[in-house]
Amino acid sequence: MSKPQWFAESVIRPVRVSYKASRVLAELKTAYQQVVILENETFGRVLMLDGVIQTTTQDEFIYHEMLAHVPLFTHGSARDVLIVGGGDCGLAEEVIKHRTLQSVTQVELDPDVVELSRKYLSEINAGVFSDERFQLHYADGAAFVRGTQRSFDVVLIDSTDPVGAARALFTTDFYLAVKKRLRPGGVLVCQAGVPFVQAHVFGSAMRHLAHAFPVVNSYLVASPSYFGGHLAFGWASEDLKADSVDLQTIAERYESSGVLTRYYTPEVHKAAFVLPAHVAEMRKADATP
Ligand code: AG3
Repeated sequence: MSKPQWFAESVIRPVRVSYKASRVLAELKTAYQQVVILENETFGRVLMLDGVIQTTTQDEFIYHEMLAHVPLFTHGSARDVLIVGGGDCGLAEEVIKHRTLQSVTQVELDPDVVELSRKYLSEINAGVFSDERFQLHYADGAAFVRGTQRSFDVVLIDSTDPVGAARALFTTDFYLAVKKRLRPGGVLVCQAGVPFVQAHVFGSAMRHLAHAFPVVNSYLVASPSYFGGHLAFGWASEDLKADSVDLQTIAERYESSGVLTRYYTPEVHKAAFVLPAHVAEMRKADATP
């Protein structure tokens, strides 16, 4: 028997977490990054970009459901959604569950990530490629947002952490560009790092959002393959407050949508905005200009 291969993830320099690969499905240096897709007994198929786990077939539902359904059920009548990033297409798969949407547009930088994910992660994305509402563009997300004349009700930023190309997606300038493309009542949600281990990512994302939008909030998910505790999402809007819709209305929207979920419930939706004191403290510290 050959020796098992271990792949180390390093989100922060002082820590590495290793995953045993029972199979390595893909290992490729693309024009933009190093892609690895491996199989692990606990997490299923694991997608790593530049040594950081982006998604796993076993726990992707947690992150993707909460990134899709929290803004969509709060909005209540979204027609057009833009996804920035999201190359594994697991987020798009959640978004298209909303039958009332007319279009789901995704702009992803790296075609190889989509192709490999289509091939090896079909368990989490098979539905999107045959959905005629789904349109995929290969482009730089920030450039696309600046160049388009289209408007959206919900913009979801499903990016890697702010390293390399994704850095541009964590700036006031980019958020201002998104704001111009949002319809009234529209909302932007972005991944904002794991506050405990990435205080700076979380803090600066929230600060830049607050520079661009009057309404800013954040909510948390517990996703085992994102090392270090809760992962945060940033919420930003011109006029849609995260708590403006009560639990009963959210529950009615959820029931009538027919959307099936395994992490998301209307109660979890509401509870996710309750921040532990230390996370709330980080936001307060950051609110000072
Ligand atoms: N993008 C968010 C990955 C976060 C990784 N960072 C971390 N572990 N601190 C995921 C893309 C899924 N479609």
